[in-house]
Amino acid sequence: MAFSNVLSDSDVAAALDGCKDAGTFDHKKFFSACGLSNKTSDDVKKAFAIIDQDKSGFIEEEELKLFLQNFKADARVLTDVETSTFLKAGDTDGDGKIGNLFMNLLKISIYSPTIYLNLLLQNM
Ligand SMILES: [Ca+2]
Repeated sequence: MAFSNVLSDSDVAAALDGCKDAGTFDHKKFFSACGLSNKTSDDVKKAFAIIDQDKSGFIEEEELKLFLQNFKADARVLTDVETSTFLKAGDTDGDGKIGNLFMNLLKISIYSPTIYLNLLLQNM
C-alpha cells in the first residue's frame, strides 16, 4: 500500500468511506479524515510524490482523477465534476495542473503553522 508509511490504514479506510458515492468527494474532508492535514510537510511531500505518478513534478488532471486509487487500488475514479473542482482548488496559477502543491490545498483546509512555514521557506 503506497501510503502505508505515511497514513494509518483505519484513517484511510474512513476517508474513502466518506466519499464512496460518486459526487461526494470533498478534498478538505478527505485530507482531514485520512490524517494528511496533520502531517509534517515531509509527509505531505511524500504523498505528493505518490500521487504524481509520472513524476512530472505536477499533479495533472488524469492523475487527480485516479487520486483515490492511490489510497486503495479498487477505489472509484473521481467524476469529471469532482476532478475539476479538486483541480481548481489546487491550481492557483491556472495552468491546468497542481504544482506547488497540494500544499496549497492543505493550506486552505487546515492552516498548520508548520506546513505553512515550510511552504514559505521553500518558495523563498
Ligand atoms: Ca504528474
